[in-house]
Amino acid sequence: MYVIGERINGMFTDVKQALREKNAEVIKDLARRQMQAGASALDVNVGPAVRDDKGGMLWLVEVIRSVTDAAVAIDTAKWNVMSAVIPQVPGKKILNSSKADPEIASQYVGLAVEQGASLIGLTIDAQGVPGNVEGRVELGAQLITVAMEGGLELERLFIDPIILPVNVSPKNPLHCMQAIAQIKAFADPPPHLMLGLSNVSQRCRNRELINRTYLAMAMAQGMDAAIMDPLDTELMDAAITAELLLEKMIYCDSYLEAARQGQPGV
Ligand code: THG
Repeated sequence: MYVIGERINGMFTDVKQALREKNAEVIKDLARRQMQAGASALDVNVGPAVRDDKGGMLWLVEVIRSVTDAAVAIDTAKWNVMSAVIPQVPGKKILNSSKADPEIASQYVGLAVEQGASLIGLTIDAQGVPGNVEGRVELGAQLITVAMEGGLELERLFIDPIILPVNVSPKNPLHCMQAIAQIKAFADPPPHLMLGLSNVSQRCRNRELINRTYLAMAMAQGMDAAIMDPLDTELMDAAITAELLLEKMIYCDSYLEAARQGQPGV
């Protein structure tokens, strides 16, 4: 499971405050702890914290790079921020994210190829998130086509069918799982399929239980990456156990301890 740690996001009050006060220690600590817990990459989102998105993003990246060379996922919906920040990120990087409209997606694919980066493509276009599975699958296929035409290897493409909170959008979790299974079957080798897992439980009770249960269900449909909270130990243990049950590893009594100590990024 390719875990992209979600915690360096200005949506969280500790990160918002750290951004405002330029408190590097808070960010370094979150970067170290997420890597220690088994993250392969770190999502970086300034959130509503600062006016200067680009400056905030560059500061976060610089602080993160002082403690880890893990891939960083630059999480912004703004092309001007993405195109300015990505060339200044040393080492491994992921563009998070592009929409699926061909003109937009090809611009993002071009930047990813030029920068040796990976790309997260959302199954959303100018019309918004499709209301049915077929619409999502169509946009997933469109993203694969644009990536292939632009020379982006599919190992560098992550397709995200966009999960919405189950309390406002009850059909959405099932639709995403079906879309994941169908998009995965489009290409061989397939692109990665991922979600921003915590979205599913926003403003719900039993958040951790919902996240954990949905993670295992989506993995059974072919999800192999997620933006999620690696500091939730039970969630990480559920991911390891789902991999065991999907025969990604062979059972032994100490499988959990062995996998927890596994190399980040594997
Ligand atoms: N897909 C892609 N990128 C994404 C998302 C996605 N990036 C952002 C988001 N969704 C994934 N990251 C988060 C981070 C935090 C939360 C949800 C998703 C979250 N935060 C608490 C809340 O809103 O309740 C914050 C409150 C707090 O604890 O302070 O749930 O889907 N490609």
